[in-house]
Amino acid sequence: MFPSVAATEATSEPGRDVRTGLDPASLMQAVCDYLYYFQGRHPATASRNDFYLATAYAVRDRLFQRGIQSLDALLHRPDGRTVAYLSAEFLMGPQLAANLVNLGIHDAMREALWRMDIRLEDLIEHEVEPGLGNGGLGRLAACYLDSLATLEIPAIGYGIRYEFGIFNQQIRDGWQVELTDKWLHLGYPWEVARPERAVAVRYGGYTEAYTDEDGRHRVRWIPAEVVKGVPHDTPILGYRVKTCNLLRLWRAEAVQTFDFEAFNIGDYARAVEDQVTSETISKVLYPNDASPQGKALRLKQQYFFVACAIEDMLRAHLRFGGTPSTFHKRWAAQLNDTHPTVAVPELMRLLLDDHGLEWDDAWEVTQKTFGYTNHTLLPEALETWPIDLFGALLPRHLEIVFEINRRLCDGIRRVYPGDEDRVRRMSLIEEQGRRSLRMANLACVGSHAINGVAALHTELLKSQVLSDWVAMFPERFCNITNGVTPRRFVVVANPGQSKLVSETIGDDWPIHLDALRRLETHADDPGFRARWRDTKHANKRQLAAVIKDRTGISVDPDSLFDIQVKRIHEYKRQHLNVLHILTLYRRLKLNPDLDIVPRTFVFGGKAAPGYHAAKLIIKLVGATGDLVNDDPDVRGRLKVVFFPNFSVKNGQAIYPAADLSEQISTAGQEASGTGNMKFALNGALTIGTLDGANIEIREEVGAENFFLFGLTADEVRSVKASGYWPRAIYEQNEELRAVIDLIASGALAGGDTTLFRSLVDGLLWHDPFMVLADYQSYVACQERVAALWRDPEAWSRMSILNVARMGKFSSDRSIRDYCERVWHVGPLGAPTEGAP
Ligand code: B1N
Repeated sequence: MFPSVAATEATSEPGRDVRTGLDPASLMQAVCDYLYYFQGRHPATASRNDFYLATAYAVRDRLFQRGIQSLDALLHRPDGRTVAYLSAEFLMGPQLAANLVNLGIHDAMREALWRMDIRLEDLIEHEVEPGLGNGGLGRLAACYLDSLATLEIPAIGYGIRYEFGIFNQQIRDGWQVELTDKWLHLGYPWEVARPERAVAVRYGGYTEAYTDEDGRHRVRWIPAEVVKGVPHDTPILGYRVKTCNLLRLWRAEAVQTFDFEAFNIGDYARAVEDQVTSETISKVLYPNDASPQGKALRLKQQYFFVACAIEDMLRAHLRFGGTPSTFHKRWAAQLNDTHPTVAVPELMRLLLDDHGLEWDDAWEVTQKTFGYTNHTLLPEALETWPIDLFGALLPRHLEIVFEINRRLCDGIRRVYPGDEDRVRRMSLIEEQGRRSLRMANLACVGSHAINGVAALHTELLKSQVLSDWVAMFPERFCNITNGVTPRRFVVVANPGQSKLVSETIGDDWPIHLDALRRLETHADDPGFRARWRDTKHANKRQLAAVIKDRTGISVDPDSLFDIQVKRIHEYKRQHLNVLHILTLYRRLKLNPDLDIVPRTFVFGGKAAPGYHAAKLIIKLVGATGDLVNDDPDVRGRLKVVFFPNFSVKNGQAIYPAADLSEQISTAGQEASGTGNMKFALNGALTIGTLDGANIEIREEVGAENFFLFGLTADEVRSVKASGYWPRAIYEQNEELRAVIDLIASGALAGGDTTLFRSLVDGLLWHDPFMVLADYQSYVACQERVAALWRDPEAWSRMSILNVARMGKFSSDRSIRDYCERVWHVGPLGAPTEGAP
């Protein structure tokens, strides 16, 4: 029954509180109020979007209430430290269900909507997620915000409010097609714009020296262009706590909407053009994962959000009684990869030029403020900016960088006299070719702490990419293994498993993930195992329905769901997975009566639009499906699906339905991976290499509960060093040869032998990611997977043990590590040991 407008007048009824009440009656009243008085809608004509917006606003009230209380608590802690997480990407995912769960009102809201004949599930399904990130790096930032709030640590995420996030992916004729992402189209109810907190960001121009009234030599920057940054705030509530933090994303606007001078002289077009140019800065997310595009606009984006963030932090610091030289006592800022590293010279510039600090004092504040997280060893991902480009856009910053570099090089020469080669390697400036600024080196020199994102990654970072830095500043380095939030990726995504687990071991596991250990004893209980299987099967049926809807392909929920979802990249080796599928296919063609384990292979992930090899891999997956899915000899025992437009939302439907998680990158290439953790927490077993966090997952769950294959990172290195001949492997392995020949024959391309030629030739003659070297080991390992699958009791036991032992991979643990080793902050911002 839908309450009439007249009935909403009864809001003063005691016990019913439309702004903060958490009971169904209050929530229903709140949703109605928004519908009537904010959106002006009659329920008879209200659309699903109207109800979604009204519901979101009702939830947002309750977030803001907690946000204001959190700020109040902070203001009463004059010695507290706030974490600023600086990131070019935040991949937040849908907000409604996660906020309801964190507030603890999922059921109450369902009931409230039900009374109005609205299904909460329909509204959750309706939500469009803001895709303001590419993959793991952006999603990690979002998981960390969730954990910071849950651990009641005051924090702000600073980033860019891209108008267009990561593109929407469609598959047409097997090829990826990119469509612009319009996440703002129907309105985004979770954020509030704060135009009164806008910041001016400057670019270009020149600098000049002058003498101030005290006779000191100073520098000022005369910019050529000014752009306005307008903050948009999204509240970030922790799980079942009062703490509500902030994600503050900046949108670029023209300083004046119209340049009236130009307007008056009649140059209307130019005035509008300037506005368009300014707004371009926050227009679009660069869709490159792990390989930057050296575009001037990207540097403009980086400086844009960093300048806004630092100004915002400094303003707050000064407003609450701080002085410029105590900035680091109130703020701990984390550089999420090198993308925000221009923050180092920016803070220096503000302290030196605007606040008159001496160099040494400004440098101490800066270094104590920043920590740097490295996320990749891929050489092509290490950012550099041509000096001429950097200097044209940020002339004052370039001067400061040169001075930082002069002092750095002097320091190196003092410690290592005569070692000019070392100076050249550690210099902030690459002198070979086009002179350029090395952002990783700048991040290292400007930070008091430097970390990798998994144990192996940190070791490789220390022994290879940053070995000179370790030699000179060993105390700065530490490892902090990534984690994921169990709230979103288990409680929200997998209610079936969550319910079963809570009934079995209690319901504190979402905040004390180590408590999952209590499941271990139940792994030997056949009754529990049966319920575990039922839960997984229900999730698989749900995913099967979604797959049917999105792709038209029917898949069997009784088959083994073998899933690889992540960005498409050669180092992640989706094509190795395809070689295995084609191996099984060929065996069936040779012997249609062969007894094999029926499998459904699901792939998902986006390819960077300019990355041709990755796009060809998507085509190859589709072509494999076309070959295999309806072949009468296969008899439905193999199905291959490319799930289009992998996103956080789609991930939440996919992870809970997986039996097998594919984590098959070439050892030494994947810094950490976080999808591996999401799968394992949802009861999938992992087939993987000794790469990234796989190593630690295997350590935790036990080697006997993990399907390991492939060369180690050391072996990869030595094989490469001694000369790697993929062609020889092809010639020696008959089954591999047949599969490669099948691809080369055109059988997957309607007879066209050219379509996959680059892929085949790449494997045969170069194979930089050692696909052929690991093929045999992978196929053999998949046979062990199949053997275990035939024993459902053993499989279930292993699945339960995997979940039971995954506690380490909560992002709460990662955040505690950052607090202890990098930020030196405790709950409510209290300084901890080592605080500056
Ligand atoms: O960061 C994730 C890791 O789990 C992954 O292993 C790693 O590949 C990923 C430039 C990146 N590294 N580098 C990027 C993203 C966008 C861009 O423009 C680089 N992403 C990763 C979280 O630690």
